[in-house]
Amino acid sequence: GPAPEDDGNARSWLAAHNERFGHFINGRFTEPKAKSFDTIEPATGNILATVALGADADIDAAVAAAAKAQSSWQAIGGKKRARHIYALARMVQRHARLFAVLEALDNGKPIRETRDLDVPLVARHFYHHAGWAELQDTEFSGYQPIGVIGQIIPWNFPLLMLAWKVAPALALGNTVVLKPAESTPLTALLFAELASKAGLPAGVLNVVTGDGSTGSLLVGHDKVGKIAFTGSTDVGRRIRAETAGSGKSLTLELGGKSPFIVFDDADLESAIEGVVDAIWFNQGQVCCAGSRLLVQESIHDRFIERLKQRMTTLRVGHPLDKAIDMGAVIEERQLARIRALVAKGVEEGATAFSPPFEMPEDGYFHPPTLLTGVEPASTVATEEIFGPVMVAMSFRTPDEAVALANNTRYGLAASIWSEQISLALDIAPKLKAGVVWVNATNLFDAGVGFGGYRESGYGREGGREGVFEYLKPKAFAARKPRKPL
Ligand code: TXE
Repeated sequence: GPAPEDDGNARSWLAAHNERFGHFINGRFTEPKAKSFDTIEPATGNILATVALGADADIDAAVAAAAKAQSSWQAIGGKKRARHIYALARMVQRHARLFAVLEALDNGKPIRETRDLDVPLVARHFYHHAGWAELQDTEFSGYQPIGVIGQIIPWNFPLLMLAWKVAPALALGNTVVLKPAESTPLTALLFAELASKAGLPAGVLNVVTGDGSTGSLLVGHDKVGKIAFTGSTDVGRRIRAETAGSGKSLTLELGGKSPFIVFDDADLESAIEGVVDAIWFNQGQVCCAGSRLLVQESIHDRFIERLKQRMTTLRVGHPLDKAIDMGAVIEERQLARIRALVAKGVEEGATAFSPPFEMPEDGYFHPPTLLTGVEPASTVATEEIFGPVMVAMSFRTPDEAVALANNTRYGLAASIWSEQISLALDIAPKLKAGVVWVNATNLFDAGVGFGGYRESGYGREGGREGVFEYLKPKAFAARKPRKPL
């Protein structure tokens, strides 16, 4: 890709805006609003910036801008739209460092992850969808864009979730009002500003910041043709009820409690590294995190011992320190929730292990934690913890592994570790999950549809399925005119 032209000074971008932001509507920032809230740097607890709390009038203005822009955005056709989407991909690459630093500051995740995963995956998502835009006029003539899309995203991958939502919506001729999570609004605002500078027409992408009340206004707006949501299962359920009967399309990407199954013939060292990736990547704040470790009984104790050793080598620290493996969790409330769930696990009979750590004094840090001796029906085995906490259980036979794996109301992902491919191929179809990884975990590809079974939601993002989520089928038939021309 092109060489970075930008030295990525996130602090000077914030300073250039006096650390105060309005919404981004119709190609420019509105004035900062009196009704506002602060976004905090989780690693220090300091205020990073103040952003507007979106109210009725803001959602109205953003939806009106999106509606006005939509017909010409559709009319320019797929080939021209593709040029814009390619330009967005290049824009992300050009400002990769700025995005990576700002995301690490606002979210608390390690710069190594934002630099090597989040930002490259974002660029890749736009490149991929530029390709779909190029094909739209020839391959999807029986389909039309939906119109104005309302998109509500969470805080765990702020920029990547923006890409998963915005890239397909825009590529296929829709326009967008995006509501980022209240704890991580900054990279979305930066994205909208730089997209506009890269030539994206005004009104095509609007960002309204705010909390759940702002999101709810977007869900209820009658000019919005579809809601795409990623977040908690509770809010997803509410949105489903609120849109029922409204004619709005809906995709929901919700919680998970994904199994990570280790058979006795697995390559143990790879499986140990797999666990690290499954539950300590992004501090475990991953919807598809392999958060239930199911180990075959014959190797259980040995595996757990080796895992504890490995845990002692993980480093927790400031997100901008390139040597760390784990940063801060998102906020104080979430830290308290994780601690309460660990305590609950112990109360229910599990044993908790965290290596002795020097933890940073300020900020919201939680050490990597392992709960063993967990009862399958206990709270920690069934509820999404959404933090760096692995719960371990054991099984005897492959059938038992499948039963235990499926013993959840969720169904986002599953990971199988075995050197016997026949075993993996036998049980993969039996797992109720939107994706099954074998000897791997957390593999994402813009070309593969991602989404859940059961209470993990419905609809897919990415892949061919994801394209259809942003189109409406349109049948067309005509009789020969009666009057000769
Ligand atoms: O999620 P919310 P929260 C899970 C995870 C986490 C828990 C709570 O278990 O611990 O949810 O996190 C917007 N109408 N996940 O409270 O509230 C909100 O402003 C419309 C899993 O942060 O669901 C934000 O933009 N919108 C998950 C977005 O919804 C509403 C990622 C998500 O916030 C709304 C995040 C309403 N009534 C949390 N209420 C995943 N699947 O990856 C809130 N919002």
